[in-house]
Amino acid sequence: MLEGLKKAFQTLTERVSKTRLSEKELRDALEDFKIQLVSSDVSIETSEHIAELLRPRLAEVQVPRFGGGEETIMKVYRDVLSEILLDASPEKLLEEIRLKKDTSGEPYVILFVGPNGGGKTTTIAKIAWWLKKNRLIPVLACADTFRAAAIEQAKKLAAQVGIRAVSQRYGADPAAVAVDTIISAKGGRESVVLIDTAGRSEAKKNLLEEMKKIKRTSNPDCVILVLDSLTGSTAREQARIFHNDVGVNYVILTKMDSDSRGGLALTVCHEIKRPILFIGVGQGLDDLIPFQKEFLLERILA
Ligand SMILES: Nc1nc2c(ncn2[C@@H]2O[C@H](COP(=O)(O)OP(=O)(O)OP(=O)(O)O)[C@@H](O)[C@H]2O)c(=O)[nH]1
Ligand SMILES: [Mg+2]
Repeated sequence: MLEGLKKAFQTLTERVSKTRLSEKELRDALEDFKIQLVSSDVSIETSEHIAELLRPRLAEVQVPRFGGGEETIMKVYRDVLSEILLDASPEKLLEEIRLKKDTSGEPYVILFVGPNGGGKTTTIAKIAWWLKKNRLIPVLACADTFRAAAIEQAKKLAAQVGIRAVSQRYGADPAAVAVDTIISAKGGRESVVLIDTAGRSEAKKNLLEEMKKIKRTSNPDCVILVLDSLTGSTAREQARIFHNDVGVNYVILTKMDSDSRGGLALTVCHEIKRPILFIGVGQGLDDLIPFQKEFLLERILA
């Protein structure tokens, strides 16, 4: 995982730490660096942005005559990547949920959106499990009434976690399922409504319209975009569309345990300016970890 990004920074270090480069040589080194970033799923815009942030700072690094400026260079990388990456505190989310329930008696509503197969339903089960471990009781709204077997999948996961799932028949209005679930949770013990939705692809404009309707009617406290970290440039396009059309508060990147090149984390933070809340690292309920900048920094700059 993240080998490509690591290699890109290593190669750049080898070039800039040996001797003092001329302006042209530094530009050339950064051109090659950008190509390596793009091949690790960082978008062209984000790669250019990173290179532009690095250029003046690397030009200022005084490389010792016989090499050995690596530490200063690492600090430059660390500063630049820290400026781009955005993390979020899951603890703060727990506090918001508790506060809403305590002050209004109303459940906190989280709408999950994302492209097909990105890992929404699995991630919702993991989030439900995490909430339960934090003594909050969620309820699942099976608002994917579109994909075959989606309702059974969601109900099975809810049973595994030990929470209630609200569903209607296939083809039912997903917005109605969401609203029904919210109403059924009001005044009860359940403090969080997790809304599962059908996967949207950018090509299916009507499904995006439907998503906007679910958002309008369920009026969520937060929208979480779930993206498959293995899908690189497609995920980037989808992130932009979901962010522009629906509006997103947090991102969760899934499948970081598989052979993820990791560049999507940088791209998403830079291009939609929304923090990554968690990353998915497997198919089990516990395979969800809070995203912290250090997680990537350690692996890329180790
Ligand atoms: N290895 C791994 N697999 C994951 C992770 N998250 C989800 N998956 C798998 O990805 C596949 C798709 O997950 P779903 O949760 O059904 O995805 P979805 O976004 O709900 O899919 P649709 O409802 O069809 O749009 C399943 O086989 C999951 O087990 C993860 O973090 N790591
Ligand atoms: Mg699903």
